[in-house]
Amino acid sequence: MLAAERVTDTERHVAEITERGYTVVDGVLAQEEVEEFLGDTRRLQRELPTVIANSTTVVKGFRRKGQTAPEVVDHDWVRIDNLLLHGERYERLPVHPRLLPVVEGVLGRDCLLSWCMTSNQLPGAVAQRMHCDDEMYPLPRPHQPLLCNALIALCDFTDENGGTRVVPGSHRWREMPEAPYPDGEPIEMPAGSALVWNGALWHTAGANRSSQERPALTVNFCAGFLRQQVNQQLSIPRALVRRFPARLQELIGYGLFAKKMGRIDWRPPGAYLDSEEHPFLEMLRPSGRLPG
Ligand SMILES: O=C(O)CCC(=O)C(=O)O
Repeated sequence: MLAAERVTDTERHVAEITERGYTVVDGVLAQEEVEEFLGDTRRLQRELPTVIANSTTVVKGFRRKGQTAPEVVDHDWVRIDNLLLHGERYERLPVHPRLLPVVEGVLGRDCLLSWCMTSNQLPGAVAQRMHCDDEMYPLPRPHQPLLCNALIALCDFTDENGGTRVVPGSHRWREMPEAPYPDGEPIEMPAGSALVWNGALWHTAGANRSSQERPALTVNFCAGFLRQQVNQQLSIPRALVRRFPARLQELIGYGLFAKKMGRIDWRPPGAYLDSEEHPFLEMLRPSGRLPG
């Protein structure tokens, strides 16, 4: 085969996402990395307070000052919010050399990290509602890819333990998921592999009929012209962002889309990362336009 005809792994994964709406990237994490993430996410799940709780889901994160503890109701799905606040190991995920090129192939290089969490279906969990992740956008379907999401399995995913279920090809449908929902097909993959999908694909976390947890990491991206689900410019302290790799800084919103969207004074927000202070504060102070 001529070099020019050789299809790279990235191209194959992007083609599968275009065609079926999803792909599985094997071996994104080695077994010892899986163990490392498992250990740390278990610790976080134990130590972090609950910030949101509803009848199915508990979200763990930092409770803001004065925030009262929500009543923890029966739940079967636990998520840890904003993983980039919890150490360097999580900073490797959005720029992972086997995942980011696939996401860029779907959304373009100007894409953004939308949010990064865990997704742990507890034993006995019922299936989630069948959904697509881009259902909040008021646009006719089908449309160009707006979101591309990756879920990294931290255990072997099976039909029995609630492996994610997908409806192949549904990213090209005009309809939004509505009852009666199709069952979808379970994604069975070994720990350390990642399911990557177009955000228009109908999918759900399956019911966990096993006696073990079904832990995973989710790393979700949006096209660069969209608003990120988590505002990472405000929710991640600048002191932390300063030591992130430059590409991660761009991905969380410190770069520009099409060389101009997101600019401050015609420069990318990353150009103002060197100070904690608002770039125009000093100039505004003498004007008397600032209260206090
Ligand atoms: O945990 C899963 O299997 C799926 C997660 C999911 O659907 C989501 O985060 O939107």
